[in-house]
Amino acid sequence: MKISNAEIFVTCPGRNFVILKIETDQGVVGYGDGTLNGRELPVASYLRDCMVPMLIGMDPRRIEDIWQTLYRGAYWQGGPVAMSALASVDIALWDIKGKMAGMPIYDLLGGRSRDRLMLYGHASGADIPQTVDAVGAWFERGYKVIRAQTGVPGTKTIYGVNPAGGASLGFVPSQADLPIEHVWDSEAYLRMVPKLFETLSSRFGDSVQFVHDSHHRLRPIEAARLSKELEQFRLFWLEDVCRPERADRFRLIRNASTTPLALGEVFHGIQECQPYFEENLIDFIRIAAIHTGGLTHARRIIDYAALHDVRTGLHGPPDVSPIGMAAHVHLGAWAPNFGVQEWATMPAPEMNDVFAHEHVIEGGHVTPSGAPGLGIRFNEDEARKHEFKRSYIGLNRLPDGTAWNY
Ligand code: EZ4
Ligand code: CO
Repeated sequence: MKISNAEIFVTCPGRNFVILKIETDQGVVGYGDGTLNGRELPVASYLRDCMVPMLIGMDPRRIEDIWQTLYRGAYWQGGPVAMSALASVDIALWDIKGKMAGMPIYDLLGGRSRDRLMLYGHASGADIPQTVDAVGAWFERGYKVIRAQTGVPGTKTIYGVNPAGGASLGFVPSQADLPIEHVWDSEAYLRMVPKLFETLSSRFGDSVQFVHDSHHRLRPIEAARLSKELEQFRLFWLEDVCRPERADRFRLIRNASTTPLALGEVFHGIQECQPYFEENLIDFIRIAAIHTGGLTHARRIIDYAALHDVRTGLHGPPDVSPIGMAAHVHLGAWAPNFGVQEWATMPAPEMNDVFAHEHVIEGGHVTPSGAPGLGIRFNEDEARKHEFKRSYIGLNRLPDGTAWNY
């Protein structure tokens, strides 16, 4: 059996996605997702110029060998662009294997550990009352974990909150054809967030738990203060308090409180997880299979996490396509150390023309489909109708104009 062709789709049904199709000489095809938000074309070029020429003629059944060959064979191992490209190849190969076996991927991984996966949704508002409304709407739908982000007085726009104001049930990406600049003021933010969770706790009591994302903006001492002040509200997790390059900085935060910490959405490999697992610095691992070399490597990270009592909280923002989300559904169905699955798929109507999900989302859970492979259908003709649009993630500046982490 041989790989006979591979085709790269860069499609924009509401936002950009990089989808790889792998064809075989036996007619079975598979799809993978390698979307790297704001850096989609470099992934497409990496696939086209470096990986696809090597893939043609390879035996698609040998997923592990193909993975190692593309990873080690680059000499320049790793990096977000290459690991996203590799992810799209790997996910497509698992899709093919599942279709050949007539089994859903979770069965190939070892079978389901649960019937359905708990999800969390995104709530935000320009101020606390609006955020309370948005949280209430998820609560009514049966969600037990809800992400809450709120506007900060004196800061016009902020990550995770609709710049147009008002309550938002969905994630509001800060994207444009040139980067949008925001002002980041740690002190104003640190004064606001405990007030938000004080209000939410008194309103929703013990019936839900909250997630909050600081998006890598705090300094370690600030992060320690925030995690300490939020401890009483028993968050499900506090996410990305600092940039992850220096794990030792997390000891300070860890020692300050028992607020569970989540990290890893910008990781692309197991080595970055290592210090966090070995020193028990985090509670939830936020990797996306589409940025960490696909199912093959994500499974390795999840097993390693389990050794350290770290649960999964795989990344599910709008920039993970339904193909990537399907990979997460299979990992989550199997993983003994599953925690929760974020679900913030792009709400654009064109999405449903391009991707058809066979997984059922209802009442704050997703029930995996038993369809062979990923359980997703990709409409190539519809995808071709939606051309790539240049799009950047936002930029942050401190109040004095200094460039800061977004
Ligand atoms: O900003 O996926 O938890 N979710 C996040 C995301 C990230 C985007 C970046 O591509 O932090 O919204
Ligand atoms: Co995040």
